[in-house]
Amino acid sequence: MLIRRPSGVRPSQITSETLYLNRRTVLAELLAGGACAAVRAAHGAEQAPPAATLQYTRSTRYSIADAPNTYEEITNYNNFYEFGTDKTDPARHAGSLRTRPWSVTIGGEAEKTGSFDLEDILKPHALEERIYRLRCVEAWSMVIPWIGFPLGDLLKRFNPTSKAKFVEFTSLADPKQMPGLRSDVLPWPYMEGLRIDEAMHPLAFMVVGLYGRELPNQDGAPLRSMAPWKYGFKNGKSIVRIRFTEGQPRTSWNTASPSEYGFYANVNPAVDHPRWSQATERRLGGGFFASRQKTLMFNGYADEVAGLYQGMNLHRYY
Ligand SMILES: Nc1nc2c(c(=O)[nH]1)N[C@H]1C(S)=C(S)[C@@H](COP(=O)(O)O)O[C@H]1N2
Ligand SMILES: [Mo]
Repeated sequence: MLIRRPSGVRPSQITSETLYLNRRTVLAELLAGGACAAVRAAHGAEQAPPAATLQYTRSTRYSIADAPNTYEEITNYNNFYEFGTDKTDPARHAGSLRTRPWSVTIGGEAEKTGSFDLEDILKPHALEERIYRLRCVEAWSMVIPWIGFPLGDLLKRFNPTSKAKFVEFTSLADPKQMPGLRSDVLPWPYMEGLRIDEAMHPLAFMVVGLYGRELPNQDGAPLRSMAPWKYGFKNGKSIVRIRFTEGQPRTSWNTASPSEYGFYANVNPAVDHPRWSQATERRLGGGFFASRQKTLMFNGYADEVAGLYQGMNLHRYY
């Protein structure tokens, strides 16, 4: 059951009955001494619609300790402009997306290229759960229990050549399934890109699920990337093409507004977006858990990823 929110209203201002009731239960269990993250995770999973469940192991090594947002929060406050620009549009309109059959085209500077069925893309990969913070450049954040596998493990299977310096990701752009394509708010298809060493970093994740089940359409089914030290927009949803390139790929946000959305887009509290301070963020999920907190350099992953940017001026390469 999806919760519809009037546009312009923040989730923190909503007292939806189910959220409220669930929070009361969570609070009761917390007071009874339950482990915060585990209790909330269990509750989010209970709210999930009957999407296929996935087999996976939990990764503590790559998970943060913050309490995850609820399933309802994660699936009703989305940026997926192919389905509209309101945060609730994807939940309302992404039902029309057909995620099977699905294929992904691999191209560019690699030995193995071509079109691959999703099943063949996924088959060799054991799934794990990683709790990552998603930090949007709009200064909100969520904590999400993603299910997926290391992006680098997938990319290596195609034997990228020594010319492969970047990886470009293209999202589906089908006007029959995606009403948002009628607007020219972004250049379509939605494109993103990473430098090859970023894409190969063990934290870079290919996501296929959420809360133990297949990814809901509004979160980028059937396949979306997740580099958690970067702003949310660096992570393309519903990916249909991956290309290894020698030059830096064009990306939709950078093309639409280069002064606002850099190619690198590393979470950086010291470099403000022209419209939003990046120093703090509002954790979505109102009531008891609501808080504004300091944004961490590289979204908290500085120990792991700072080395990728040694010698780079992060004000210039924002
Ligand atoms: N194809 C596509 N991918 C996209 C977007 C989009 O509009 N289209 N929005 C980006 C932005 S701005 C954010 S913050 C995240 C949001 O992911 P979520 O809805 O799963 O939280 O998706 C990113 N990936
Ligand atoms: Mo975003």
